[in-house]
Amino acid sequence: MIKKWWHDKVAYQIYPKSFYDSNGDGIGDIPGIISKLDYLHDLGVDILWLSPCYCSPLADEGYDISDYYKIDPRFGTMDDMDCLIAEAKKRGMYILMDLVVNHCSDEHEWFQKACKDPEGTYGKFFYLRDKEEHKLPTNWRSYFGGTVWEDLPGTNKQYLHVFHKKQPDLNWENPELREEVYKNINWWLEKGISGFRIDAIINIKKALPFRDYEPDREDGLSSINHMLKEAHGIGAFLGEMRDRTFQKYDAFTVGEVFNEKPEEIPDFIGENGYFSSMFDFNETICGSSEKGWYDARQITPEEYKTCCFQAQAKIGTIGFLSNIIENHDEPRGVSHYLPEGDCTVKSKKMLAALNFMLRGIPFIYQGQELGMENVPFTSIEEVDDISTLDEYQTALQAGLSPKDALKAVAKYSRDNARTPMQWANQPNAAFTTGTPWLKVNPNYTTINAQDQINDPESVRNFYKQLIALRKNPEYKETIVYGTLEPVWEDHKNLMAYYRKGEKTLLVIGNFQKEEQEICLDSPYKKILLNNDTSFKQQCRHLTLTGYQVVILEL
Ligand code: TEU
Ligand code: CA
Repeated sequence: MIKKWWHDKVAYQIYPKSFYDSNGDGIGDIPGIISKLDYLHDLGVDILWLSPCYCSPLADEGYDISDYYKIDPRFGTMDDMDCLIAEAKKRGMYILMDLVVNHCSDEHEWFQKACKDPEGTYGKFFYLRDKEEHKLPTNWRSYFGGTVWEDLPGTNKQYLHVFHKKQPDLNWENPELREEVYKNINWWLEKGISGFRIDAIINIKKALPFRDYEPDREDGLSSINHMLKEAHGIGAFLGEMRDRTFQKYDAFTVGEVFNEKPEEIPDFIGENGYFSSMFDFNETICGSSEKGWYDARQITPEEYKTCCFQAQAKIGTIGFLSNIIENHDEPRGVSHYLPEGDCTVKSKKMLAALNFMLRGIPFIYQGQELGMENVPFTSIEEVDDISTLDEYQTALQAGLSPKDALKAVAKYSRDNARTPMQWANQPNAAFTTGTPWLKVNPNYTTINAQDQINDPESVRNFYKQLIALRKNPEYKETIVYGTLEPVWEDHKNLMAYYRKGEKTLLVIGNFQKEEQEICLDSPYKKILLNNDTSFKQQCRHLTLTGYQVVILEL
């Protein structure tokens, strides 16, 4: 395998709006990120992925871009951005921007021009269809609920949006559109960013000609997934994009890829794949329901283990997955994956180690390193996220009471991850001196960065140790390039695997509150990490306490 600069790195996702507010307007901003670079450097992360901070009406919190070349004034200026790139570089860190090119904002100039002249150049940047009375062009349901078709203002046409109506889909079949996208990517790479996280990319290829699919809910509409399954040939777009942009810059790219077919994996992330890496969403989607969040099922520790191992087996050594516990679209991982009532400092560390030691690029989402938890929402009024608001309606329509609907969607709300970063036990968690745009999780008094920096036993310090271990010259080769072999798979609520390279490491996590015993195949040399003060051992018999995790060198 040809070694790449990003193989041994650790990535960290920043959601700018909620990271740190430097000017008291309640909105996190780029100067705020700059002021926290030393915090991130101290943690040990290298690659920073910024969720969108381009000009945007923020209908989908920045994933609706109205100008790909400008920073939204709420987040700062292009000078701030240049400064961030330079300051990161000084610290040996890399910046990734979010590439959102399945759609733009309806406030983008292209869309405005398309409204004025639907038959002209910019009309062809979108998917437009003639409007018919009582008949939509297709029966697809948008990811955010309702039909994907909306009237094109001032015309007798309709446009396609697989996400929100303020996010019209871009027509990738049009080479002129693709040129515009590549131009923009190269412009950013020229500026000195190191790559991109690539949003919702699997949606850029539509099955043509458009047709209806089997309705799958009471609303008579059909999930986008039915259409995507029939859409072949995305590789031509992705390969062209790679050749025209990323490849020339040796950029690091991570695709938000869902439902890839096993035979396509080498094309996606193999040597010279479309992307450097792609996220593993096997765990995040486990337990989800076609009907909506209200019908989702709690994932069990056994399922978590199986999902991780399945994903690992699928990729093998073809390439590198990007492993996450959470992101800005997910509930907090510790609230999601740990059984209810068992969310403690110790179990949070276990989850961290089990995920972090998997083969692939570890991604940490802001606040994950502190063990930030879901938000106790008390009213739907507290929710900003459009996806949660839609799922709430879906739950009501399914017959849930408002109270139960809130309870159901609160568990999966994207806002769980979007509340302000908890910096200190001070008003508004020291995120802002003003009024935060989204309510701060009240548990900032006990979960915050400042306290954890000073506490050697904190979740943050455990993450710091995990990062340091990955970078330790003695173990680096094994942790980065070594194979992963599951072991004792039939031990219930035990997740254990070998990492085999120059050395052999064994990661063992007891995913339950009761003790559990195992017998090692061979003696170990060294304990590299342990989230418990004790290590109960008799010869090769280990007794793991509830939620204990250990990393051993054999
Ligand atoms: O998400 C893409 C995606 O596939 C969504 O289904 C997402 O998982 C879902 O909305 C969760 O409720 C990306 C971004 O990460 C997300 O924040 C954006 O809203 C979306 O694309 C549109 O740009
Ligand atoms: Ca601000």
